[in-house]
Amino acid sequence: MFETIKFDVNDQVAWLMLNRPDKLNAFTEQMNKEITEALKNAARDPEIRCIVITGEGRAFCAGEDLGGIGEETNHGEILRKRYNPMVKQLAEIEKPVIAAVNGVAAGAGMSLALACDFRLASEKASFVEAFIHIGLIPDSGNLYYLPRLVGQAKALELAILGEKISAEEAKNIGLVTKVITEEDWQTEVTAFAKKLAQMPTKAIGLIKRYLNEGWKLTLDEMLEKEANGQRVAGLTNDHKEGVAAFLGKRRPVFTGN
Ligand code: T3D
Repeated sequence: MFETIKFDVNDQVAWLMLNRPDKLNAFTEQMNKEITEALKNAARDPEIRCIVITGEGRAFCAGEDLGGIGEETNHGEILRKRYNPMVKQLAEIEKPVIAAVNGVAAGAGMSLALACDFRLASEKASFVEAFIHIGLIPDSGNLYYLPRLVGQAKALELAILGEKISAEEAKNIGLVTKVITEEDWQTEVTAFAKKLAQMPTKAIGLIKRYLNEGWKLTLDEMLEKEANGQRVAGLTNDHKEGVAAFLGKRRPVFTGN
């Protein structure tokens, strides 16, 4: 049983909810452990075809719980032990992961959102690179993902100035896929997640893998990756189903196999 998160599965969608609302869902060691455990289960379970990460209460996540930071804290070790494995897991899970950013995402809470494949933002959401205000640097993959999402100049501005940006601003700079009203929040996030869960899961996993690897590949290497990946995708039932549905002029029913 988890204590700092909630984890439920519905219609092939896993819902991972950060659950320390009185601390704006700030991370503790236990929470990092529980997230890692839940993601491991979600990666393994063939019934799960999409993962949604969100927060209980008014925040998404306020980053590391500053109450636990003392003079002796070795920040590098904390990252290596608690955060980096979680960030790598998110990149390696061959299923789509959505950050449903319901409120403020600060520090490593923003990094968590950046490490997901999609960011849906409530109109009440905001993003803040809070690290600089306590003399730290963005971490947990933040310096990797942020410039790739918004470009170098904007990333530098956000990371150094540490100003909070609204959901709308985040949408304008390419940080989020969609801004959703409070009223439609649950319905729209659920619909988006269900849609992804009904898509060809194996192909989604391969797209994730190659886009992540692509940053360090030459064109020739990527062409070869695509050829290998297409061989694998081409052998799936979902490929057969997609072609049959197209030719039969009907909607495809993908099973993720
Ligand atoms: O060694 C390592 O840990 C390395 C890893 C570092 C990763 C990091 O994430 S470093 C960055 C840590 N996070 C922050 O610096 C953010 C701190 N929080 C804030 O800047 C603000 O709280 C927010 C911008 C997130 C939200 O502001 P606001 O005005 O909406 O809420 P608030 O009033 O500041 O906070 C509400 C409560 O949550 C308050 O508690 P109280 O007074 O009601 O009892 C506040 O202390 C608590 N809270 C918010 N953030 C944290 C927190 N408690 C512990 N840790 C937090 N990060």
